[in-house]
Amino acid sequence: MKVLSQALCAGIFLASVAGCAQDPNDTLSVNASDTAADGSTLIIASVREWKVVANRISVSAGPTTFLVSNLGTIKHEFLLTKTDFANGQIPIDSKLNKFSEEGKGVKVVKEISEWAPLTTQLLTFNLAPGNYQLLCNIPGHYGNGMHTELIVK
Ligand SMILES: [Cu+2]
Repeated sequence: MKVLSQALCAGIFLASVAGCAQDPNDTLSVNASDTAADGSTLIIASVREWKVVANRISVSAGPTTFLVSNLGTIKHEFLLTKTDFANGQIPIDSKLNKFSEEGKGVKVVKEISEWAPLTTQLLTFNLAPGNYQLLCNIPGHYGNGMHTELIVK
């Protein structure tokens, strides 16, 4: 229950940030500990048109909790994707207007399916070392900038 209440508080905080944010390049500065109540590494992230923001760019391998708020005005998804392609450089299939999730050099290891604006989701995963991108692959969204990188050491 402690994790959940943390999540709700942070979600409310993020939503309030969204309500008053004026700088399009705003970054999340959240007064939260680096670990969730269960001891997993905590990453606080958000998705919106057209970006994905996370409060950490590298973490140690192991159990990790992503607390992800949709701060946009439409539904988004959150894909934890293991890839050595540079951030934003996974090749787009022009017919699909998104990249192929079964494509070479790309592995979606965990995801939060599309969810509503101004709500928060939790995802936990035992991260293996490697290069990842946190992204949204709804048609058009990745190409419009909805990605950020995460290095797991
Ligand atoms: Cu999206």
